[in-house]
Amino acid sequence: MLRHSTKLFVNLERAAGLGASSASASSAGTGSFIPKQSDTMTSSTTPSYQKSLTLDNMCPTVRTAQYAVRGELVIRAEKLVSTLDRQKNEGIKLLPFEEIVYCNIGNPQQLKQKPLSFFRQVVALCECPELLESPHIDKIFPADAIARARALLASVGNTGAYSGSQGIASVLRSVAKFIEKRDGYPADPESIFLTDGASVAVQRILRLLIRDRSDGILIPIPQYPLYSATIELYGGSQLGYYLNEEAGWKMEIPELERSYNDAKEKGITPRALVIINPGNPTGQTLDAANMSDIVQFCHQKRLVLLADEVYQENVYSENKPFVSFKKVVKDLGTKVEGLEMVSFHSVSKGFVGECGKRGGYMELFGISPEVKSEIYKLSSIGLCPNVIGQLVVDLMVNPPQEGEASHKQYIEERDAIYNSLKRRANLLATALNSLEGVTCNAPEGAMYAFPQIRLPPKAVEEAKQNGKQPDAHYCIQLLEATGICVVPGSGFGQRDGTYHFRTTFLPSEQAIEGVCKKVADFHKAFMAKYK
Ligand code: DCS
Repeated sequence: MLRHSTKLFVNLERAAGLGASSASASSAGTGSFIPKQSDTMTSSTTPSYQKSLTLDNMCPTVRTAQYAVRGELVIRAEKLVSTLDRQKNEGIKLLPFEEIVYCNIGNPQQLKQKPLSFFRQVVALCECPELLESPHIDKIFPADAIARARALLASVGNTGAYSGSQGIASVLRSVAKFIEKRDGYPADPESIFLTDGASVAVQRILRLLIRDRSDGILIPIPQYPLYSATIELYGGSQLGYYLNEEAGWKMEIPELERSYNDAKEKGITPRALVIINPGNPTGQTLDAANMSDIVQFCHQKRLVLLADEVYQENVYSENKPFVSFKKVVKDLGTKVEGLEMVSFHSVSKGFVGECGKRGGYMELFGISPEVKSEIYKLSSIGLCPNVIGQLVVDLMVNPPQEGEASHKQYIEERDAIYNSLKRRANLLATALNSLEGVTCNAPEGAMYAFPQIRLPPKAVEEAKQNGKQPDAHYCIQLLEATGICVVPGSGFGQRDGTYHFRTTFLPSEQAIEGVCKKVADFHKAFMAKYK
């Protein structure tokens, strides 16, 4: 009777489609599973199905590409979340903390940064245009939000329809005006492409530049791993140039020369130079003289300049305001005639922080019309950037103006976020610098601190024995002791024998002192343990 009911249960499970999944789970790693149509057969008579797509025969660069910002540490943190849920629901203490603090990623709204009101009002109206017909609409939404939504809808038509591949024409015009105002030089809407965040734009340009391993892209070390991962995915070569940590992560032309010449000696053609300004993960900002040298270096070597300027509004040092590469190139005029450049911007950063809306743009400069047509084709293969993201780009580049109903509130919200980020950047850097064996260049921009940690030899030894990078070993212990999730420096690149981690300064002003204190307590205990 017992045997019979067990069989019945197994058959019911199979009938519910559970048999196949348990079979595939039990055969995980062998690459075979029992197909559903065989459910009536006994397993001994089932022919095994050889998986067509396996780890061994898939595109190898997908496997070798690494992206630490959402890597091992975050996967561990996500596992801890379910333990925290149990801790909360069952009222038992399982971990020495109550929540995970995600300092691994520049995702401000995940850490409770409030969206700018005007942006959400306009998006809400565009998403639900019937609201505009309501006789009471002017009691709920400010007049300029209503007017902007009407204007955008007039050019977009409907947010549920594909837009043009390059982006909505009126938004492209808004971006061009913004660039003109920022730099004091004309910008052509035809050379702008709207994209799903800057990530897609960067990937699209790297796709064009890389044919095989003999094409190299100069990237900073440390760098934001979108670059290393994408170069790897497309089968190109990463040509690292080190930023000078002792000199505040300065970018130095002789080091660029060194990396360029090393590549040439290896038979690799450097095709492009990536500059992240303000820097991620370093937070450094470039001054105009340094930028001018960089531009001339690119011109002399015929390198396409890829200017990642997504943190252009996150600049905290008064004596180094943001200057765009477009302006530097235009200032140089005929000296750099013919230079090719693509610059990137995004709605994810600055005080906008609308990461989830996936809006961004790139501006092409000096790129040949033939190549531009190919970029257009690539964009059209993806149909179009998401339409809400495009609307948010419009709002970012054309916020409420003086005299408009929302202007005061917009300025207050903007300044509150900006000033708070500035205070938090200082607070974090000061706290990190007070720790034994830790030095941290104060972030001049962006959203991150990248402290160097001098790990005791015993900690390095133990990490190596466990097959871990020493900085990952430190970060894992930090996570497990405090719930604070940061990213090991090895995920961004660093000089051999040095160890860092990257943390955002995005926890709220109320929370950040607590975060600093927890890091300090952990660090003291860690250093004592391995002394
Ligand atoms: N460029 C840089 C330098 C970035 O830091 C990021 C995102 C991007 C481009 C792409 O952003 P969007 O695709 O959202 O426009 N920064 C990641 C990071 O390091 N933390 O958060 C995301």
